[in-house]
Amino acid sequence: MSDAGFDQAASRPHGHAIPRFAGMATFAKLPHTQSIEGVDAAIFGVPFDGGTTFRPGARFGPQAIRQSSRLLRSYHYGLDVQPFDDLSVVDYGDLAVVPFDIKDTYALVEEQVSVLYDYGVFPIAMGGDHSVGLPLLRACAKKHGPVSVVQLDSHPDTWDKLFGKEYSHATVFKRAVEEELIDPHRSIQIGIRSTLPYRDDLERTRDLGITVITVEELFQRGIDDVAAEALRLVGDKVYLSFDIDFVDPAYAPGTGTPEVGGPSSRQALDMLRALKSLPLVGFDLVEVSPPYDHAEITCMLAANLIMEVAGILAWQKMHGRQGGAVETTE
Ligand SMILES: [Mn+2]
Repeated sequence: MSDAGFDQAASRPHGHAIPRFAGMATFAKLPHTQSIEGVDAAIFGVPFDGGTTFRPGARFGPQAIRQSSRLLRSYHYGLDVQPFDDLSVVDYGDLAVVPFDIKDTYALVEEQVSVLYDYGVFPIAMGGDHSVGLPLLRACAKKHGPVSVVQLDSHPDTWDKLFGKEYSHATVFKRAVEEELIDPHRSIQIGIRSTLPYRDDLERTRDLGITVITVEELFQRGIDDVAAEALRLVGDKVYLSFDIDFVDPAYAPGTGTPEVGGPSSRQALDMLRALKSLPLVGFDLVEVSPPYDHAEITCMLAANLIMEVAGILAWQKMHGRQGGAVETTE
């Protein structure tokens, strides 16, 4: 390297020349570009929280996660990969949204994410509240047909209507089933634990065909056992949706609808690691609400969860999804 401040292999300044706390905040200091030719994965924000029912603020999630991702370094020793070097990953910026119109936002998000799918770019979305999951799934299904969903969440998000409205962060998966964006019989929710307005809420989710694993069952059986069930259940295309309120609010206070008694940061990372063989076609990390965060706890966790998924994509590229030499046997 001729220039001590520039990593020529990675075409970017390295962290030991320009301090990680300096400069503009992109995700993990990746290049910000909307040129996606040849790009493997694009990380982007969906700064919309108009589907929120309790605390607002998730519209500020993407920028705060970027800020807290500055410390992410390139090598992931747990998976033995350097995801941002083994893959071409960019910070695509934030999508256009209409802060006070959910239907217009849905149309915009679907259109913008469809471009990524058209170019074969893996979408890594930073919410925004969970309502943005619906247009993300619409774009995904337009490319892939009905997919399996693995949803890590404290809430089912399968209610029919809220305040008489069909679109919100609590109705997204009911709509996704109705619109045939997902195959409910090959989809699973893990971590469910909120108090519920109706006695039959969990049964109604199961009646849709979705497998529901409460947080009690998760801890009784263990992360690896539940992950193995998810891996057996899903089809060959999986959309992974990570609601940050899956994690206990002691570890992720900066969220709109916190529910106590959840997994720790470590357990959340282990959950993703245990799912590393999922045949992923899309990922979102939603519901980070920075105004309720403290000392960047939640945003740093969100950044590391995204790093974990980027690591999984790199691991799959190097080893095949099952960790063996053969990638095309399924
Ligand atoms: Mn949710």
